[in-house]
Amino acid sequence: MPTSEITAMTSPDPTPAHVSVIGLGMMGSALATALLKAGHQVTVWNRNPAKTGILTAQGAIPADSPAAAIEASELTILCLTTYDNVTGLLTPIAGSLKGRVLANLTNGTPAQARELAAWTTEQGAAYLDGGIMAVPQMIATPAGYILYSGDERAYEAHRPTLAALGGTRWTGTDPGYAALYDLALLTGMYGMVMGVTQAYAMIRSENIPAADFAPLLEDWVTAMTQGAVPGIAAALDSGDHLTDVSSLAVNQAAIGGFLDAFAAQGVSPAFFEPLRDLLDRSVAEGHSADGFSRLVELLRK
Ligand code: FVH
Repeated sequence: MPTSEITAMTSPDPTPAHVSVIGLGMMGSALATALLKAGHQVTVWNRNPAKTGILTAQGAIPADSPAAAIEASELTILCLTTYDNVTGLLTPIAGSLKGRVLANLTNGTPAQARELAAWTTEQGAAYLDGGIMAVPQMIATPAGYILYSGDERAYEAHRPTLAALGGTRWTGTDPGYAALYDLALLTGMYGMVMGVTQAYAMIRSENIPAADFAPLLEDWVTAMTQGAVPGIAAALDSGDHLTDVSSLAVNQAAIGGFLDAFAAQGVSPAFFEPLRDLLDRSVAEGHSADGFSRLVELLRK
């Protein structure tokens, strides 16, 4: 199955399914609500039972225990704070997993997903891992989507049900891939947000209203992102890092000026000092004429 497309959210599944949701925090409640709205029969369980009330009022069935929730449906969605919470919850009830499908949408690492997938499979269950690219308010809207990996047959069988939560995006049979894509996307976001934060710190060092600067920053970041994201991908896939845009040598020559300006404006250089080190290394290793795509290779060393 191609991994390049997000399958759009579909209209409600004409065949209502039985689905259980374990973990009714902000995200789990949004998932259960979307499933109920799509017409599915939803069984719910939460450690703190007070959180089930709002969902049972919408038609959800409360389960007495996590094992009862898993036994109520072929598909169970888990959305807890951490993987440790998930393993802590599943380990004592391993006997109830046989023949079930678990879709774990808890945030975690590829290694955690692979470990849990292996253990779940040993218990006779099918395992799907998910990375939610949405905040609760974006669930079941075109703005949000969920990355999945793991047991492809289980994914295909339950995709019509999962589509009630928003778009779906298959990343592969390696159960760690959904977490890998999720963390990589969030990494891009953190880097972008830190750059934006540093830019505002510079502007605010002269008490310029942030709102005056915001349109310039937004247009600039958007234009740079639109060039850099596909440009770096093309260089990485071809192995040709030579650039006619902006060489590592010219950026190495410039970065010292940025660090001096940060110091002069009373802005911390902490976030950008590692970039200087990376640029120095890239030039020292003979990559002066290459573009930023080369840094991906250096970061991987
Ligand atoms: N909220 C968001 O915007 C993000 C978007 C992207 C994905 N994340 C991940 O989703 C997981 C859950 O996040 P959440 O926002 O629903 O978190 P909370 O509202 O704090 O709810 C946490 C639920 O987990 C239950 N829980 C915690 N520890 C245990 C445990 N040891 N045993 C059983 N359940 C546990 C907690 O239960 P309770 O405290 O109400 O009894 C909540 O149901 C998370 O991985 C995000 O990174 C959300």
